[in-house]
Amino acid sequence: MAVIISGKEVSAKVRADVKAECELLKEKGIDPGLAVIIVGNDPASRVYVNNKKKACAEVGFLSEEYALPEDTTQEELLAIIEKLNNNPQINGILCQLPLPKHIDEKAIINSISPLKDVDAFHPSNVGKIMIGDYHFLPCTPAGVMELIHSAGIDVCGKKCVVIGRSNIVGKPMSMLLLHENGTVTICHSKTENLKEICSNADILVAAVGKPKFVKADMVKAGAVVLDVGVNRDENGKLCGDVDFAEVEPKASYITPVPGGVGPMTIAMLMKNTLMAAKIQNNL
Ligand code: BQF
Repeated sequence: MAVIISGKEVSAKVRADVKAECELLKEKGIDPGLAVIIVGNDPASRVYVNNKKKACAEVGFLSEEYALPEDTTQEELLAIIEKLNNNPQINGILCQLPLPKHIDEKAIINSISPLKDVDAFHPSNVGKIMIGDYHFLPCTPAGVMELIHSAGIDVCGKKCVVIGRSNIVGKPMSMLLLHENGTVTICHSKTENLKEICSNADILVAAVGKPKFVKADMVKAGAVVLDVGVNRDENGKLCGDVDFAEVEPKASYITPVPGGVGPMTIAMLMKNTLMAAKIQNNL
Protein backbone atom coordinates (compact mmCIF):
# COMPACT_ATOMS: atom_id res chain seq x y z
CA MET A 1 0.00 0.00 0.00
CA ALA A 2 1.55 3.25 -1.13
CA VAL A 3 0.93 6.80 -0.03
CA ILE A 4 -0.69 8.53 -2.99
CA ILE A 5 0.91 11.91 -3.57
CA SER A 6 -1.87 14.22 -4.71
CA GLY A 7 -0.78 16.63 -7.41
CA LYS A 8 -4.28 18.04 -7.24
CA GLU A 9 -3.73 19.15 -3.64
CA VAL A 10 -0.08 20.20 -3.92
CA SER A 11 -0.75 22.19 -7.11
CA ALA A 12 -3.64 24.01 -5.41
CA LYS A 13 -1.20 25.16 -2.69
CA VAL A 14 1.34 26.32 -5.29
CA ARG A 15 -1.36 28.27 -7.13
CA ALA A 16 -2.58 29.82 -3.86
CA ASP A 17 0.99 30.99 -3.08
CA VAL A 18 1.34 32.44 -6.58
CA LYS A 19 -2.03 34.17 -6.24
CA ALA A 20 -1.00 35.77 -2.93
CA GLU A 21 2.28 37.01 -4.43
CA CYS A 22 0.48 38.25 -7.53
CA GLU A 23 -1.76 40.40 -5.33
CA LEU A 24 1.33 41.98 -3.74
CA LEU A 25 2.80 42.70 -7.19
CA LYS A 26 -0.44 44.30 -8.32
CA GLU A 27 -0.26 46.67 -5.32
CA LYS A 28 3.09 47.77 -6.78
CA GLY A 29 1.46 48.33 -10.17
CA ILE A 30 2.84 45.14 -11.70
CA ASP A 31 0.28 43.03 -13.55
CA PRO A 32 1.80 39.68 -14.64
CA GLY A 33 0.85 38.51 -18.13
CA LEU A 34 1.30 35.25 -20.05
CA ALA A 35 0.95 34.82 -23.83
CA VAL A 36 0.03 31.31 -25.00
CA ILE A 37 0.45 30.47 -28.68
CA ILE A 38 -1.25 27.45 -30.20
CA VAL A 39 -0.88 26.48 -33.86
CA GLY A 40 -3.35 24.07 -35.44
CA ASN A 41 -6.14 21.94 -33.98
CA ASP A 42 -4.55 19.18 -31.94
CA PRO A 43 -7.26 18.30 -29.36
CA ALA A 44 -4.77 17.43 -26.58
CA SER A 45 -2.93 20.74 -27.10
CA ARG A 46 -6.29 22.52 -26.94
CA VAL A 47 -6.99 20.96 -23.52
CA TYR A 48 -3.51 21.87 -22.22
CA VAL A 49 -3.83 25.49 -23.40
CA ASN A 50 -7.26 25.76 -21.75
CA ASN A 51 -5.77 24.41 -18.50
CA LYS A 52 -3.07 27.09 -18.66
CA LYS A 53 -5.53 29.93 -19.32
CA LYS A 54 -7.78 28.73 -16.51
CA ALA A 55 -4.84 28.67 -14.08
CA CYS A 56 -3.86 32.22 -15.14
CA ALA A 57 -7.37 33.44 -14.36
CA GLU A 58 -7.30 31.70 -10.98
CA VAL A 59 -4.00 33.24 -9.84
CA GLY A 60 -4.85 36.67 -11.26
CA PHE A 61 -2.61 36.84 -14.32
CA LEU A 62 -3.57 38.43 -17.58
CA SER A 63 -3.48 35.79 -20.32
CA GLU A 64 -3.52 36.28 -24.06
CA GLU A 65 -4.18 33.42 -26.43
CA TYR A 66 -2.87 33.39 -30.00
CA ALA A 67 -4.76 30.58 -31.76
CA LEU A 68 -3.22 30.30 -35.22
CA PRO A 69 -4.32 28.13 -38.14
CA GLU A 70 -2.43 24.93 -39.03
CA ASP A 71 -1.03 26.57 -42.21
CA THR A 72 0.60 29.48 -40.34
CA THR A 73 4.09 30.06 -41.75
CA GLN A 74 7.21 30.07 -39.64
CA GLU A 75 7.74 33.72 -40.57
CA GLU A 76 4.26 34.65 -39.32
CA LEU A 77 4.87 32.84 -36.04
CA LEU A 78 8.28 34.47 -35.61
CA ALA A 79 6.71 37.90 -36.20
CA ILE A 80 4.15 37.31 -33.43
CA ILE A 81 6.85 36.17 -31.00
CA GLU A 82 8.97 39.22 -31.88
CA LYS A 83 6.03 41.48 -30.99
CA LEU A 84 5.44 39.64 -27.71
CA ASN A 85 9.16 39.84 -26.85
CA ASN A 86 8.84 43.63 -27.11
CA ASN A 87 5.48 43.94 -25.32
CA PRO A 88 6.07 45.04 -21.70
CA GLN A 89 2.59 43.81 -20.69
CA ILE A 90 3.64 40.24 -21.48
CA ASN A 91 6.07 38.65 -19.03
CA GLY A 92 5.87 35.04 -20.20
CA ILE A 93 5.61 33.54 -23.70
CA LEU A 94 4.91 29.93 -24.44
CA CYS A 95 4.38 28.22 -27.73
CA GLN A 96 2.45 24.98 -27.26
CA LEU A 97 4.34 21.99 -28.69
CA PRO A 98 4.26 20.01 -30.90
CA LEU A 99 4.15 22.47 -33.83
CA PRO A 100 3.05 21.52 -37.38
CA LYS A 101 5.81 19.75 -39.32
CA HIS A 102 6.53 22.68 -41.66
CA ILE A 103 7.66 24.82 -38.71
CA ASP A 104 11.15 24.40 -37.23
CA GLU A 105 10.57 24.00 -33.48
CA LYS A 106 14.16 24.90 -32.63
CA ALA A 107 13.93 28.18 -34.55
CA ILE A 108 10.77 29.08 -32.63
CA ILE A 109 12.22 28.17 -29.22
CA ASN A 110 15.37 30.18 -30.03
CA SER A 111 13.29 33.24 -30.92
CA ILE A 112 11.58 33.56 -27.53
CA SER A 113 13.38 36.01 -25.25
CA PRO A 114 15.14 33.91 -22.57
CA LEU A 115 13.73 36.31 -19.95
CA LYS A 116 10.17 35.46 -21.07
CA ASP A 117 10.82 31.77 -21.72
CA VAL A 118 8.60 30.36 -18.95
CA ASP A 119 8.85 26.80 -20.34
CA ALA A 120 12.67 27.05 -19.95
CA PHE A 121 13.24 25.49 -23.39
CA HIS A 122 15.59 28.19 -24.76
CA PRO A 123 19.21 26.92 -25.04
CA SER A 124 20.36 29.73 -22.77
CA ASN A 125 17.96 28.61 -20.02
CA VAL A 126 18.82 24.93 -20.62
CA GLY A 127 22.51 25.83 -20.18
CA LYS A 128 21.75 27.69 -16.96
CA ILE A 129 19.96 24.63 -15.60
CA MET A 130 23.00 22.45 -16.43
CA ILE A 131 25.25 24.63 -14.26
CA GLY A 132 22.65 25.04 -11.52
CA ASP A 133 22.28 28.81 -11.98
CA TYR A 134 18.74 29.35 -13.21
CA HIS A 135 15.63 31.45 -12.69
CA PHE A 136 13.21 29.20 -14.60
CA LEU A 137 12.92 25.45 -14.17
CA PRO A 138 11.18 23.37 -16.85
CA CYS A 139 7.60 23.03 -15.57
CA THR A 140 7.16 19.24 -15.52
CA PRO A 141 10.48 18.30 -13.86
CA ALA A 142 10.01 21.17 -11.39
CA GLY A 143 6.54 19.85 -10.62
CA VAL A 144 7.92 16.36 -9.97
CA MET A 145 10.53 17.82 -7.56
CA GLU A 146 7.80 19.76 -5.77
CA LEU A 147 5.80 16.53 -5.32
CA ILE A 148 8.88 14.74 -3.95
CA HIS A 149 9.46 17.59 -1.47
CA SER A 150 5.80 17.74 -0.46
CA ALA A 151 5.98 14.10 0.61
CA GLY A 152 9.10 14.80 2.69
CA ILE A 153 11.30 12.55 0.53
CA ASP A 154 15.04 13.26 0.55
CA VAL A 155 16.78 12.63 -2.79
CA CYS A 156 20.32 12.86 -1.38
CA GLY A 157 22.28 9.67 -2.03
CA LYS A 158 19.27 7.82 -3.45
CA LYS A 159 19.33 5.67 -6.59
CA CYS A 160 17.18 7.62 -9.05
CA VAL A 161 16.14 6.18 -12.40
CA VAL A 162 14.51 8.31 -15.07
CA ILE A 163 12.92 6.44 -17.98
CA GLY A 164 12.90 8.80 -20.98
CA ARG A 165 15.50 11.25 -22.28
CA SER A 166 13.48 14.02 -23.91
CA ASN A 167 14.69 17.62 -23.76
CA ILE A 168 11.39 18.58 -22.14
CA VAL A 169 11.22 16.02 -19.33
CA GLY A 170 13.83 13.23 -19.08
CA LYS A 171 17.06 15.22 -19.46
CA PRO A 172 16.15 18.19 -17.22
CA MET A 173 14.49 15.82 -14.70
CA SER A 174 17.78 13.94 -14.36
CA MET A 175 19.63 17.20 -13.82
CA LEU A 176 17.30 18.36 -11.03
CA LEU A 177 17.66 15.01 -9.22
CA LEU A 178 21.44 15.29 -9.64
CA HIS A 179 21.39 18.82 -8.15
CA GLU A 180 19.82 17.29 -5.06
CA ASN A 181 22.62 14.73 -4.89
CA GLY A 182 20.71 11.76 -6.26
CA THR A 183 22.67 9.04 -8.10
CA VAL A 184 20.91 9.28 -11.43
CA THR A 185 20.54 6.76 -14.26
CA ILE A 186 18.78 7.74 -17.48
CA CYS A 187 17.11 4.90 -19.38
CA HIS A 188 15.68 5.01 -22.90
CA SER A 189 14.49 2.84 -25.79
CA LYS A 190 18.00 1.42 -26.39
CA THR A 191 18.72 0.62 -22.75
CA GLU A 192 19.72 -2.99 -22.07
CA ASN A 193 18.43 -4.68 -18.91
CA LEU A 194 15.80 -1.98 -18.38
CA LYS A 195 13.84 -4.13 -15.93
CA GLU A 196 16.88 -4.80 -13.79
CA ILE A 197 17.97 -1.15 -13.68
CA CYS A 198 14.49 0.10 -12.83
CA SER A 199 13.96 -2.49 -10.13
CA ASN A 200 17.01 -1.16 -8.27
CA ALA A 201 15.65 2.39 -8.12
CA ASP A 202 14.71 4.07 -4.84
CA ILE A 203 13.09 6.84 -6.88
CA LEU A 204 11.66 5.96 -10.30
CA VAL A 205 10.42 8.62 -12.72
CA ALA A 206 8.49 7.34 -15.73
CA ALA A 207 8.49 9.69 -18.73
CA VAL A 208 8.18 7.17 -21.56
CA GLY A 209 4.95 8.13 -23.28
CA LYS A 210 3.59 4.56 -23.32
CA PRO A 211 0.42 3.66 -21.41
CA LYS A 212 1.03 1.42 -18.34
CA PHE A 213 4.62 0.69 -19.46
CA VAL A 214 6.02 0.29 -15.93
CA LYS A 215 4.90 -3.02 -14.41
CA ALA A 216 5.28 -4.33 -10.86
CA ASP A 217 8.34 -6.44 -11.76
CA MET A 218 10.21 -3.23 -12.75
CA VAL A 219 9.73 -1.66 -9.33
CA LYS A 220 11.61 -2.30 -6.08
CA ALA A 221 9.46 -2.90 -2.99
CA GLY A 222 9.14 0.45 -1.18
CA ALA A 223 10.22 2.59 -4.14
CA VAL A 224 8.94 6.13 -4.79
CA VAL A 225 7.22 6.16 -8.20
CA LEU A 226 6.51 9.37 -10.12
CA ASP A 227 4.41 9.07 -13.25
CA VAL A 228 4.84 11.80 -15.87
CA GLY A 229 2.78 10.04 -18.55
CA VAL A 230 -0.48 11.40 -19.92
CA ASN A 231 -1.88 8.66 -22.18
CA ARG A 232 -5.16 7.07 -23.14
CA ASP A 233 -5.66 3.38 -22.34
CA GLU A 234 -7.52 0.81 -24.49
CA ASN A 235 -10.86 2.21 -23.24
CA GLY A 236 -9.90 5.82 -23.97
CA LYS A 237 -9.41 6.56 -20.28
CA LEU A 238 -6.59 8.85 -19.12
CA CYS A 239 -3.68 6.80 -17.74
CA GLY A 240 0.00 7.19 -16.95
CA ASP A 241 3.20 5.43 -17.99
CA VAL A 242 2.89 3.32 -14.84
CA ASP A 243 0.47 0.42 -14.43
CA PHE A 244 -0.99 1.95 -11.28
CA ALA A 245 -3.08 -1.06 -10.22
CA GLU A 246 -0.01 -3.33 -10.36
CA VAL A 247 2.60 -0.96 -8.97
CA GLU A 248 0.70 0.87 -6.21
CA PRO A 249 0.72 -2.10 -3.76
CA LYS A 250 4.50 -2.40 -4.15
CA ALA A 251 5.52 1.27 -3.92
CA SER A 252 5.93 3.42 -0.79
CA TYR A 253 4.77 6.58 -2.61
CA ILE A 254 3.15 6.95 -6.01
CA THR A 255 1.56 9.71 -8.09
CA PRO A 256 -1.77 9.03 -9.81
CA VAL A 257 -2.85 9.93 -13.36
CA PRO A 258 -4.90 12.07 -13.61
CA GLY A 259 -4.28 14.34 -10.63
CA GLY A 260 -0.54 13.74 -10.17
CA VAL A 261 2.25 15.40 -12.16
CA GLY A 262 -0.10 16.99 -14.75
CA PRO A 263 -1.62 19.68 -12.50
CA MET A 264 1.88 20.40 -11.13
CA THR A 265 3.12 21.20 -14.64
CA ILE A 266 0.49 23.91 -14.88
CA ALA A 267 1.16 25.24 -11.36
CA MET A 268 4.91 25.52 -12.01
CA LEU A 269 4.15 27.45 -15.20
CA MET A 270 2.33 29.97 -13.00
CA LYS A 271 5.36 30.11 -10.69
CA ASN A 272 7.66 30.76 -13.65
CA THR A 273 5.40 33.50 -15.01
CA LEU A 274 5.39 35.22 -11.62
CA MET A 275 9.20 34.97 -11.54
CA ALA A 276 9.38 36.41 -15.07
CA ALA A 277 7.25 39.39 -14.02
CA LYS A 278 9.53 40.00 -11.05
CA ILE A 279 12.74 39.77 -13.10
CA GLN A 280 11.40 42.09 -15.78
CA ASN A 281 10.53 44.63 -13.09
CA ASN A 282 13.94 44.32 -11.40
CA LEU A 283 12.51 42.69 -8.25
C1 BQF B 1 -4.11 15.72 -14.80
C2 BQF B 1 1.74 17.60 -22.15
C3 BQF B 1 2.54 15.73 -23.43
C4 BQF B 1 2.94 16.58 -24.46
C5 BQF B 1 2.75 17.95 -24.35
C6 BQF B 1 -3.61 18.04 -15.56
C7 BQF B 1 -2.46 18.45 -17.62
C8 BQF B 1 -2.46 17.09 -17.89
C9 BQF B 1 -3.00 16.21 -16.97
C10 BQF B 1 -1.83 19.43 -18.57
C11 BQF B 1 1.10 18.19 -20.99
C12 BQF B 1 0.66 17.33 -19.85
C13 BQF B 1 0.87 19.56 -20.97
C14 BQF B 1 -3.59 16.67 -15.81
C15 BQF B 1 0.11 20.23 -19.86
C16 BQF B 1 0.34 18.16 -18.62
O1 BQF B 1 -5.02 16.07 -14.02
O2 BQF B 1 -3.57 14.61 -14.70
C17 BQF B 1 -3.04 18.93 -16.45
O3 BQF B 1 -2.48 20.37 -18.97
N1 BQF B 1 -0.51 19.29 -18.98
C18 BQF B 1 1.33 20.36 -22.06
O4 BQF B 1 1.16 21.56 -22.08
O5 BQF B 1 1.95 19.78 -23.10
C19 BQF B 1 2.15 18.44 -23.19
C20 BQF B 1 1.97 16.23 -22.28
